[in-house]
Amino acid sequence: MSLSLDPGARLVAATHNPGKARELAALLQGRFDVVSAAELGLPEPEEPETTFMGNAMVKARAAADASGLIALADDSGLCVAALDGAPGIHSARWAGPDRNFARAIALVEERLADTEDTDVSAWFVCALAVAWPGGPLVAVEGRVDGALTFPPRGGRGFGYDPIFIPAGGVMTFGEMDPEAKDAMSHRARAFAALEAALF
Ligand code: ITT
Repeated sequence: MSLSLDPGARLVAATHNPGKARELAALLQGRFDVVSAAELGLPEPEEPETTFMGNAMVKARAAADASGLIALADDSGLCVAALDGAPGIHSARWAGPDRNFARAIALVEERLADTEDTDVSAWFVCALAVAWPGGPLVAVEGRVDGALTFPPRGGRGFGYDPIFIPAGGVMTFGEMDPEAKDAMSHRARAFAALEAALF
């Protein structure tokens, strides 16, 4: 089984998160014929693993085998140093079933206050996995370091973007142009690693 991923190939973006789907589409830059898991009506798989990479592999495998298409999955999250890496792989879960990120952000602020630690270092991780139907799988990871800021700033991006300032910057991911975030994000770095692994 070859790992070929020819330009123009039909690819399923194995995510039900519209923010991620938008960023993945921008990174793929029209090089593939991308269809989303939601468009195909694929179910959202459980995420039983304890690592970003493990969960990305589970999602890619499930989508490829259910659709018969090459699948690209993303498992990502925000890790806070003073919280021992939480919310981490549970980043989506902290927002509750209604995906309320104002609440998830408030929870991060509250938990940080409880620690009485002044360290606001944090990092985003993105694991990307590509799976071929019934075949092989490639997985990589990217990370961007930075610091948290409260109150949240900016209405762009998604999830925890309004409280994250990448190292060396002044704006939060929520305030930056999408192109600027895409040039340095954990997702962009994982994407570069994927390109290096595949092409
Ligand atoms: P899928 O599993 O369907 O892809 P999900 O949102 O459940 O969607 P994850 O389990 O990987 O995906 O959760 C990742 C969460 O981490 C996501 O919901 C965001 O809140 C957060 N996150 C990941 N990347 C982010 C980014 O670039 N900016 C802000 N928040 C991000």
